[in-house]
Amino acid sequence: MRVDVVSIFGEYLAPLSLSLIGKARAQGLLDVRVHDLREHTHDRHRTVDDTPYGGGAGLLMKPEPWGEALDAVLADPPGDAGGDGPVLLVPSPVGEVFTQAVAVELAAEPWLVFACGRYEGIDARVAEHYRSRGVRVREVSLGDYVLNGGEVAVLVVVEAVARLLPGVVGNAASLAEESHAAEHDGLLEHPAYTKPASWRGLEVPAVLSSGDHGAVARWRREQALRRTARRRPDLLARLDPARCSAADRAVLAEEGYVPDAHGFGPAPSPVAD
Ligand code: JET
Repeated sequence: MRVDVVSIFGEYLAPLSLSLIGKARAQGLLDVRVHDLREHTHDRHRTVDDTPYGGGAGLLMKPEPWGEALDAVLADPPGDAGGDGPVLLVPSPVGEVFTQAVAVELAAEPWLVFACGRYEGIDARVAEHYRSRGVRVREVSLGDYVLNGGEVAVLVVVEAVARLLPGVVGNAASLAEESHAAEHDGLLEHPAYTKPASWRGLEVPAVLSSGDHGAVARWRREQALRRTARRRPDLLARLDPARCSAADRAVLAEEGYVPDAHGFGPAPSPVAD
């Protein structure tokens, strides 16, 4: 997979040389190229920002350096780009939420281009222009908070995507088994324990040493359901009641959730108010 990143702070992308991502690059599974937006300015101050039309606080990124920088990146496709060209990803607080499902989609692409905004963001015509040229532009948000720029979001997206590429993570089973995989019904993963059996007065739950694989599976499912109900009730709304056993329903009822039109929602209050 080829990844191009355009940024005014390329040093921020240095972690892409470390750990599994760095190894994937060294093995030729991932080709990451970082480009300096300021190389595409032409004034003595290498200006990339300007004041917003309509007023307001802060500065925006000017469209011209972005147009030049992205044109230069697009003019140098990887050999295996296919016919569709890259996906242009723009980290943004107003983007679609970046989820594991998005990571899976992106992992199937041969070429990703990232545009890192700074200040109050990039002139909106940049995304509009590349869309009108047929580029698949996706503004992506990591969540409901604001970063100083897109660079840290690029680190997150590249890590989430690259670890799905064949050969990057050793054990394919460990990929399929983790939280948010479809195999887990969209539930959070159960808690996990390793040796020693007793640590600082805390014991590993006895069922995990029982050798009863059915009991272990039931305990893990119950823990996953309780944890999801307490921490991420929004995920329960997407749980298919048809895939829930009577035992599952009993656990969720204890946590205050009952089947509704979509998945599971809060049990109706017993008292009308
Ligand atoms: C972010 C990502 O803050 C986030 O992304 C970086 C950022 C900061 C400020 C402006 C900005 O503009 C992007 C843009 O897109 C067209 O203009 C991007 C928060 N959650 N996920």
